[in-house]
Amino acid sequence: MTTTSPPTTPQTPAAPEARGVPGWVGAVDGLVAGLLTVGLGTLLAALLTAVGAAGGQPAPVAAVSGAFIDRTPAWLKDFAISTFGTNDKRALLVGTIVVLALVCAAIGVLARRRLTLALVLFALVGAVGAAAVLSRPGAAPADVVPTLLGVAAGLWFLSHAHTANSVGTPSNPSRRWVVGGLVGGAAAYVGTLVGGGSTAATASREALKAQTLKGTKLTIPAGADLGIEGLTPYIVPNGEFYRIDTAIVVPRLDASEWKLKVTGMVDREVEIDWRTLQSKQLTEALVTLMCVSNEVGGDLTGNAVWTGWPVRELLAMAGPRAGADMVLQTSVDGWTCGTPLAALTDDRNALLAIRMNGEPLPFEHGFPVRLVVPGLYGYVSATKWVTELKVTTFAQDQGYWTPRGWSPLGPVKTSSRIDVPRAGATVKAGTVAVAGVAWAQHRGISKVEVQVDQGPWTPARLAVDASIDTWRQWVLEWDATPGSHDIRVRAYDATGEVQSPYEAAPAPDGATGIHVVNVRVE
Ligand SMILES: Nc1nc2c(c(=O)[nH]1)N[C@H]1C(S)=C(S)[C@@H](COP(=O)(O)O)O[C@H]1N2
Ligand SMILES: [Mo]
Repeated sequence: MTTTSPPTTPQTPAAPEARGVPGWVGAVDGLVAGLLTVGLGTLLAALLTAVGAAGGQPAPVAAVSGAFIDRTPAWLKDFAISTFGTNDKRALLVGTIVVLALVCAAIGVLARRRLTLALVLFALVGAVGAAAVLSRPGAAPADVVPTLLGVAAGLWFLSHAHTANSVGTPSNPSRRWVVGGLVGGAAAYVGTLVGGGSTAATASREALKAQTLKGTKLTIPAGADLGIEGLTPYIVPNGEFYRIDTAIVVPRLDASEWKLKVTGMVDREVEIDWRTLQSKQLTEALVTLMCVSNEVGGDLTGNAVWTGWPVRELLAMAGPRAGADMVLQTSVDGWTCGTPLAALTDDRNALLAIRMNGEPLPFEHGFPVRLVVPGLYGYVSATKWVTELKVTTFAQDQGYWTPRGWSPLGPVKTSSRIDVPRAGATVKAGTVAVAGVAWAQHRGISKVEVQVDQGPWTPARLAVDASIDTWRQWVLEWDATPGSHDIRVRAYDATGEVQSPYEAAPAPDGATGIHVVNVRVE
């Protein structure tokens, strides 16, 4: 493309003066135009959501990130989780914003000489955002309005800047930068604040804290927690519980508006609302959740007391038909997972959980209702913000992660982890408590063994067995001698089978291998 061609459209005259504008001025103009677009888009999206007129995810940057996540292959998801851990979504948001900023700056530079082309490119970027918004689950046509208005503001700013740059008088661009930047920045800030918290949802969750529920209470046996310093507590507090999901913006539902329907291969479709669920006899259960992306020695797992209604009772009301073997669970944000029907109808504590450690579910963990199913990785069982259960078959339907390279079935693999001493720690010679957790959800742990260097596998002492559905703490008093030592652990499930020692990556159905920790003894 030639840069010396004369302007082709009369309404966009590139006055000679505009050519003297330095590139960085154009870049800042582009950035401010982008900020205005994103800021107004975010603010209007939050307002649209607040008045209940949004169908899906109308905020443009969140929609683009969300659409990106949904197209992420298994290896990239693995990479993101192993690099950024549970900050993977924040990293993606930052990445999206950085790419967008670079594109806007480039368009701004271009706009100095080729305004029409720059405006077309800017509109194209906006169209990508609009398409992302429309591709979000539940998207309504109105969802695209905030993005379109934001883009219009950005286009206006670019042309305005071009006009100002083109006037003969040495114009002062900092005025428009300050005004545009303030407007865009404030809109983004307010939009994020408003979008982050639906007040009705927060109020509905707060109100539930004091509520007393019907049903049986659970007591955790003394001795389930060995109380060793540095060892993960048997019950993980809600604030420290790992979080994994595809939600860029945490769904915040108002409990009183929540409904769950059972559809598909059933004798009769059933729908229950929050009031009905509250009136049920609830159960408390100890269940250790585990992410299939957890690496050997990883921390994408946690144990909690869950309060809820056994989902088998709801399914019994609907009456699954012969031939069905899967339940496709759907979340309000469109995420799905396929759970074996048998795991939801047998006698295990598969719950429609409404409380976590005695508190209404935190928003990040699925408020108001999520599934918790002992024995299965979260990606095939633990739907947060659940809204539909479709009784179907594995032949007919697939959960979210299956076409992305993960196994349709995800039973938790027997495994174990050393928590203390930490890898790379230096400890004093003498008696050292080596301790950790071992798990084989819904089978239970029967034995844990520890090996130091090439020594014999020695049985560790197990904590009291509180539930076969949870991890079990273990400890071994080790007589540590000076030097560098490798400590290994392996677990046996209740059937007597030892965990796999073979190293396997998380994809497609869960990592295996032995956790090894190297320590220095002085
Ligand atoms: N709606 C929804 N539910 C979801 C997911 C999700 O992406 N969206 N991720 C699942 C996965 S992969 C795991 S491991 C668990 C994690 O639950 P937690 O975040 O409460 O620890 O939630 C499951 N439920
Ligand atoms: Mo997961």
